[in-house]
Amino acid sequence: MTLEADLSEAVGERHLLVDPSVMASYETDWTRRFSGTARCVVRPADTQEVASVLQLCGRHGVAVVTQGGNTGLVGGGVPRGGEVVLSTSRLRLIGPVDSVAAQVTVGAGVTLAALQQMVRPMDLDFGVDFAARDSATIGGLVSTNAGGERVLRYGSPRQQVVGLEAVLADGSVLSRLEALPKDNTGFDLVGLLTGSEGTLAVITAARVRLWPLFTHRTVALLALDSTGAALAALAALRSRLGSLEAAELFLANGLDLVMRHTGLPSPIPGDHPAYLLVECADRVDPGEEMLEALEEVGTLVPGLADIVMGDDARGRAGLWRYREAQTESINAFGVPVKLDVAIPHAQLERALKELPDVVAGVARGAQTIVFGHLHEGNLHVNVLGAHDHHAVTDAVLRYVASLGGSISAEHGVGRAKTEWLNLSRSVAEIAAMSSIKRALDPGRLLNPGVIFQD
Ligand code: 2HG
Ligand code: ZN
Repeated sequence: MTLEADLSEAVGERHLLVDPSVMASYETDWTRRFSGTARCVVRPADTQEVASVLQLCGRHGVAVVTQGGNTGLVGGGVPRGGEVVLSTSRLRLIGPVDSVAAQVTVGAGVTLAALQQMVRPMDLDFGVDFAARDSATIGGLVSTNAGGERVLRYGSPRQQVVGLEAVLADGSVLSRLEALPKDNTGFDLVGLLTGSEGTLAVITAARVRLWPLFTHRTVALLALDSTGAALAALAALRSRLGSLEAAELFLANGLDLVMRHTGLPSPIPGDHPAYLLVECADRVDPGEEMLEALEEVGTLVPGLADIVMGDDARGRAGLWRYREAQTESINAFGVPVKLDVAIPHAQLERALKELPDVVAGVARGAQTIVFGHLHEGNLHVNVLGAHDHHAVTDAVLRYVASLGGSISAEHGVGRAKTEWLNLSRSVAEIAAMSSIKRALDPGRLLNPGVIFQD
């Protein structure tokens, strides 16, 4: 029997896609930077079907690429050529919510927005949020440990995962969904699989932590004379506001692209080099508290030029749009070089100043747009108009490493950054990671070419 015939038997004919026009959306990432032809796309309905798919692909010697919402930014979820794409879209079981433990089990194919919508009416919330919430899946955000806008308050997704169910390359199922509050029995396999980018197992469900829902929110957008002033404002606000949940940076040229793409008016009169969007969330209205803190910060931080606040849902969403629309707006003007780096705080101001020059050194005339999650020193470096994407990536990542930074803060290594992994990980660390990969996936079935170079 052919692999296709075997897979069709395992998941049902309707869930094996072989028509090129139907497969197309699975073969390219939405930024149009990564693409490859899939041998076929398979959509298993449950964990047992995932196990069958992996066993069959192993038997036929065909590699598997796992794909969630296809919103990843490092090419880890699209084929290079000839792999079976395993879509988690049908792994949609969710709940019930355990409100005493404040946990819920969520199928890998459930979107972030669907999880939020399910738990919020129960006065609970998930500690992860980001712009791609309507498409990004729980399986994808766990397997990439995908950061987001709430890391300041809740930590990264790894901290939200208390248990996992995952299928190993040989089809065996690891299930740790019981999630005892304390359990100290050997290696932390849940922590290991989280962030392993589909290279060690296919995550089929996650047991995630929930938090009390904060019913009241206030957002402020600060216009600043410099990125140094943005950093000073963040430090001052963080020490005054226990309810601070997000602190997002964008710069004048990113705002300009957003306004050109969306048609939105300027959020604050005048031209300002840097903008800091901050959000507070609490059980009571944090508006007053935020206003007071902002007044104090205004006297402490000389470069704070202007502030606009959003108290109601519409006002808040309106201000967030200037930050969350950065990615789509950049994409509307071309296919960017897209880098996601972490810089030590002490070097952030310098990096923000020097990054455009680093890019200009290898791509004259290119435009460098930087924005990101300021509290974590996580900068998204996007470059438009560069002919040689490799040269820009190389220059920026080497520069970042020279400052003691990381080549990936939240998007992962994927296929995009394997060549530069050694800038952030030592020889011994890469050897240890490769040993784990070999032990769990000796046939190199799962996401070959992701994290590790072939
Ligand atoms: C964000 O923070 C995402 O909006 C995307 O991580 C970043 O597009 C990017 O470079
Ligand atoms: Zn981000």
